Amino acid sequence: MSGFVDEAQLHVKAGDGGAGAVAMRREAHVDKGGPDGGDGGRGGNVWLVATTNQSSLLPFRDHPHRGADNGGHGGGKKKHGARGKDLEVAVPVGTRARRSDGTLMADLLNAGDRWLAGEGGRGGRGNASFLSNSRRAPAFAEQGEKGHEEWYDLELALVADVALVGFPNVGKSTLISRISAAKPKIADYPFTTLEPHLGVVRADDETNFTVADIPGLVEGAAEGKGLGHQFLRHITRARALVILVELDPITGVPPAEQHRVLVDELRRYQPELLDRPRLVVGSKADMVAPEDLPAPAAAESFDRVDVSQADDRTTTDDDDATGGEFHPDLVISSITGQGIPALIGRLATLVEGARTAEPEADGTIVIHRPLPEGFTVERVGEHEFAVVGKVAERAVALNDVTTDEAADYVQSRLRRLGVDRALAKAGARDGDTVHIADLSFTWYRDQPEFTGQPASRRRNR
Ligand SMILES: Nc1nc2c(ncn2[C@@H]2O[C@H](COP(=O)(O)OP(=O)(O)OP(=O)(O)O)[C@@H](O)[C@H]2O)c(=O)[nH]1
Ligand SMILES: [Mg+2]
Repeated sequence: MSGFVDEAQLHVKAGDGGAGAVAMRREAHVDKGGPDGGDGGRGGNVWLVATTNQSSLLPFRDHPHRGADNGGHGGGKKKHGARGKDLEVAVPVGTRARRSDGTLMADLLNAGDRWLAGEGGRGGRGNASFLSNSRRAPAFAEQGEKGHEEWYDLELALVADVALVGFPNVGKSTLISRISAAKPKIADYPFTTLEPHLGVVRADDETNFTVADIPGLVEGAAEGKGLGHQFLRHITRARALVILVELDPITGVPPAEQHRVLVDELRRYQPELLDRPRLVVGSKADMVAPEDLPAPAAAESFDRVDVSQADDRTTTDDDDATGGEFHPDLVISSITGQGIPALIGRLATLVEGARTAEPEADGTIVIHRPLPEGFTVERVGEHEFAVVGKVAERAVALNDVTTDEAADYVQSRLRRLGVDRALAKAGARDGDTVHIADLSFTWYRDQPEFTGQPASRRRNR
């Protein structure tokens, strides 16, 4: 079965923050110590990290879940919980991550690019953090925040310097196996190659470039004919293209016609593909008598403007079976080695040129933060409002909001955040119900009591 998978789903769950502790100091000669509950540890983050050691999204097909460790809970004696360990998820270079609504979140183009796919939850503060002049013995602590959780759609578009484009059986795989260490299957029938392969070509001591062998294209590929269609995406990031044309085709499609069809399919799939530098190469030169080899294109035809003019030429019935109008930039034979060093040299030059022309690659594109800060107020019923947003949710995430001092604390924090004002502006009246995360309460403007519970001061243990 095929090991190449270029679409998969990934479920990310970052670690939850640990809860803060409620504890009071107890020492032999200290009668009543102060609060000393420590903070919870932060939950681990989940990162996507691009690597060249992987070239498929296969690992996510059957096992889409990736989670980081939770933070440890705080303890007495101001002991802080341990931080949850981050998780690094390896993905192939060229992987994009999208939200389920299609929003592009990250595009990992270079080895080592990292993207924070899930942020760990903050640890809750222990009661020691809530000590103040008015709160001598706080008996509440914060809960840890939940780690970010989300399903992403992953999509892989190979990143190669050169892509080989050609009809089935023209010798693409034979060529890549000749110029690199890649060992794809080679056989004398069309559609031998069912998935893209990458090979690294060493042009000289300093220059390496990567070549992608893509399954053969046929006419109509851009509309989904044949196999090549689903792989056209893997051509889109190549810096240069090789249009490989069989000089003495067993399929009977003359070289000029192969060339025309291929250029046409590229244009129909993505017109910008024709702006890429490309080389037109005749393959299997050993099958053609030297005197019958097509005349090479003039040196300037290297300039792709010339080639596109040739593209617009309408083929006529006059074109003979050997494709008399066909003028490749080079002819090669992967069997005898004819033209191979020249091909490598010209590709190295093309790739170098394209690399220098590129704007400084700043790698990862990261578009959105997982959750916006701030909060919003929504009316959810006639006398009912919901406050949504991390800061507001954080303010009410206490282990115990039933004590007066905890209620006071929440109240003053919400006021400081502007939640009270926002509620009033949204039309909230005294006695209306307000929901924030799991907490619901009756709202009174400018009233110190948070829930309307009896104001009698309970003594803390
Ligand atoms: N004589 C000769 N035969 C070649 C040459 N290159 C490839 N072949 C043969 O052509 C046949 C097809 O070669 P492949 O490399 O599998 O062709 P391909 O383009 O990868 O084909 P698909 O993967 O099906 O698209 C094989 O039998 C090869 O041995 C060459 O330069 N000369
Ligand atoms: Mg092949």
